[in-house]
Amino acid sequence: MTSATSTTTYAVNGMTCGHCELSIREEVGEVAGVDAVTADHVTGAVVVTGSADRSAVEAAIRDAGYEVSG
Ligand SMILES: [Cu+2]
Repeated sequence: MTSATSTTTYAVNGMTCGHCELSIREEVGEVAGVDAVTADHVTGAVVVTGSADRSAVEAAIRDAGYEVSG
């Protein structure tokens, strides 16, 4: 499997505070291929750097209890 490192931004609904950001960073950080995660509850942006599959990152965000809208 070949996959290049890239940076992808996900639009996430439901984050309301720093704890939400931490929950997502922890959950997404465990996905294979994720090198770095940032989450911003004000903008709803979750930015993931690495080679992880988009579907796996979206599943991790849902597992953390949040909804991916784009
Ligand atoms: Cu919160």
